[in-house]
Amino acid sequence: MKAGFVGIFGKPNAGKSTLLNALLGEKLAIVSPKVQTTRHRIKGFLNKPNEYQIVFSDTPGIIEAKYKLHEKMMAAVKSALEDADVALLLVDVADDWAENDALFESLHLKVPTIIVLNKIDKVSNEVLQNAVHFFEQKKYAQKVIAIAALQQTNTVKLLDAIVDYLPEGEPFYPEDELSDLPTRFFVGELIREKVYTLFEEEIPYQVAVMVNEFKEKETLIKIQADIIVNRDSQKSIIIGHQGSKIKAIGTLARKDIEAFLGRKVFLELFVKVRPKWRDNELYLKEFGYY
Ligand code: GDP
Ligand code: K
Ligand code: MG
Repeated sequence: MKAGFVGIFGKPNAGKSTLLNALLGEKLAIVSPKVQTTRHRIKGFLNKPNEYQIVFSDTPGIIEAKYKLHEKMMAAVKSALEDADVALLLVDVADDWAENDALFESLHLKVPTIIVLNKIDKVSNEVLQNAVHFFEQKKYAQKVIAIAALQQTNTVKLLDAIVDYLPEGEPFYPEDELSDLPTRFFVGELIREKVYTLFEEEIPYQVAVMVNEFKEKETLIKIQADIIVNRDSQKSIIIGHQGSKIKAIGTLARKDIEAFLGRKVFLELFVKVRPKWRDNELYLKEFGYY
């Protein structure tokens, strides 16, 4: 039997979270067209009994830290880099290749490494061939695979290559589990995702979500969560005219949470102001950023 840790790394928006979800066949990580959507290391397990257990880690996009929150995010990347038995270096093939190459080189990986050219639907065949040629020269990787995570093109081929590089070993986690993170975490993330969906510009980066109550009742699950912002003005934006925006967040989030839990959900949302929470060690801990 094979078992090991596989880290997914890359620049913001390369499609890391989309790839994790595609490989697991389950929406575990939230996705958006905006950078810095993923803030945690999200572990997802893929089990094929008696054959393999892959512990995937989705990670935040690698950036220069400007807030304490960013430092926590980069610490999450570092822990996944340290644990990895196999590394996937994900690049948006329509992005600057040399820039991605410099980033990958700087990681100094010492484990089997696959460069994954993602979003092949965005470029011509000729551009793709040039990209493959460019990345095949790189000494820090053993293999280059071209995929489209969104359309799930070549993701099975990628999975086969991962399993090839996976070390022999026994499962690290129970084989009926999908993640080591609690259900509350995923509920909070689905709410946060709606803020990325519904608001432009800076707002999503000012927001954290804290799930305070998660009560299983007979016919439904009652969930109460706070949407945390930095300033009063942001609170008004999140609430919207006559509460229209917060209502929209609630409606979209409830649908996704119900799909995730397979249960009916009653969702109650409040907005709270916590000035400069992104630079405050105590708030960051309270909101789940360790
Ligand atoms: P992350 O920041 O690396 O986790 O990237 P996400 O998974 O959040 O994806 C960023 C954006 O790229 C989202 O809008 C995705 O829908 C999009 N995306 C991901 N994979 C593909 C792909 O194969 N093709 C295209 N066209 N878009 C993709
Ligand atoms: K993103
Ligand atoms: Mg992500």
